Amino acid sequence: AGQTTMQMERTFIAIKPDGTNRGLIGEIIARFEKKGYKLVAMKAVKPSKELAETHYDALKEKPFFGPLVEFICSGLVIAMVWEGTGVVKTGRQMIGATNPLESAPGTIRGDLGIDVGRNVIHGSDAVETAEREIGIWFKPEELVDWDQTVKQWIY
Ligand code: 3AN
Repeated sequence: AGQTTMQMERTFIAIKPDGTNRGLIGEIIARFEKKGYKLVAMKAVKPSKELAETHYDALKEKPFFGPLVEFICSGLVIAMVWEGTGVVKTGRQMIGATNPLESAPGTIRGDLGIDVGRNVIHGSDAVETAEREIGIWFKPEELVDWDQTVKQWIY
């Protein structure tokens, strides 16, 4: 019930240039697929400085803001929107703590990284942040409305 009338929760996930460079795209997408979430948008981009600065606007006073923006713009980013129950919070749990040295084994950062400035992946930290970030990276018509028929029992 509800599924067709209610907008399911969505989150913005991005594989950062270190992740794409290291060949981790498939591994990361597979984790979200296998968990049962639904991919509704995806594109490969080399972000402009404006895009990266807008995305990380909340961090603009941080000492690492400049290097962070430069890093995000340095290569290929896979920008995605994933949909499903609790996807914002659960997505963050799947990603793990910001510092890969403190992320639990089993999480994406815990399994695949060691450097806080090169932590492989971004995930929105709240539903409102997700809406904002999806709007920055995607046009409304890029979000695909499709039926995941074989997975009707995963919601
Ligand atoms: P998260 O990505 O876990 O939400 P935020 O929002 O605190 O973490 O930080 C955003 C990004 O800024 C991180 N993913 C990381 O790339 C970078 N960052 C955070 N803290 C540091 C730091 N101490 N040094 C360098 N980069 C950092």
